[in-house]
Amino acid sequence: MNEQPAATKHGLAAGLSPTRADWTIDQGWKNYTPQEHATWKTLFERQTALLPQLACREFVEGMRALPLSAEAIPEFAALNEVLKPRTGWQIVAVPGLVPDEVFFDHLANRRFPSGNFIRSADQLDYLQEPDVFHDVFGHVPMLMHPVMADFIQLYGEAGLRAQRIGKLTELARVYWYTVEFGLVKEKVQGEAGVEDALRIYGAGIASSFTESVFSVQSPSPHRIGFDLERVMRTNYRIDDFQECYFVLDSLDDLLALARIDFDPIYERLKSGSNYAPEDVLASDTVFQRGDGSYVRAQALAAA
Ligand code: HBI
Ligand code: FE
Repeated sequence: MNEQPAATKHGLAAGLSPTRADWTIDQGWKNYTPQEHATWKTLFERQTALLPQLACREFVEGMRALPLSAEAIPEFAALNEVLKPRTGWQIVAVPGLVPDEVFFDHLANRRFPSGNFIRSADQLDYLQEPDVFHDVFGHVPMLMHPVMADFIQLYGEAGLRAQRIGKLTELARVYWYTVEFGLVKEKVQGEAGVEDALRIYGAGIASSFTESVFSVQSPSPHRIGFDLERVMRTNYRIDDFQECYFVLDSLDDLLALARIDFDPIYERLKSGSNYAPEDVLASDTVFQRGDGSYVRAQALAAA
């Protein structure tokens, strides 16, 4: 997601500026058309069929505990009745991407800004900016989990500081490779007994039909053990599937991560290298070394 605050198709580009300083708007639930509810239904049914096999238990439990259904785009007020008592978070409606400092200020106060609009029916798998399906279906199940609830709040606080001192590029990689595209190790019952599997907890994956399968099952991407400094040196792409996913041993690892003082790390990051998503380092814990087959096929198709 880029840093442009303009929500091109949903009001702001029409020359409107936000009427509230925090950029929130009313969800305007009554304004959704039958077609828009139908788009939600398509997306919802696809993901609820896939995720019990691919997402971590905490995601699936959060999803099931929320008043979500295929029938209609949910009302934020109804979700908040369950979410707020659980972890103190609430969803607020915004028209699309909001400026970084507005975004971080919401997170630091346990308000999750969600786009109120939904993608158009002919762009089910392509998203320029986060819509209500990504924000609600992708993010809110994990906000039901106390560890993620604390982590994202502290990320909001860290974001405000990173922005002041010019370190947002480095910090944003942490959010990207956890909250948006994170995988986590999980014990599952396999044919030969209990084994480790990699499962989705990142919202960018969980809300994507194609990437939810790709992230866990494709031979193409690397899957590498999460290491904070390594992640903060790694660029990411915003226009296609990730070529590298970072894997937590446990969601509880986010607790320690949330309490870290980033300042000494920013200092260390001033020297040494940055990495591309396709790089694998000798120091990496490699769960799977990707064969890059997807990226090569894309390059061929483009040539
Ligand atoms: N605004 N609504 C919304 N959602 C986001 O995920 C978002 C944003 N503004 C800025 C932003 N993300 C990122 O650029 C920061 O995480 C760095
Ligand atoms: Fe997101």
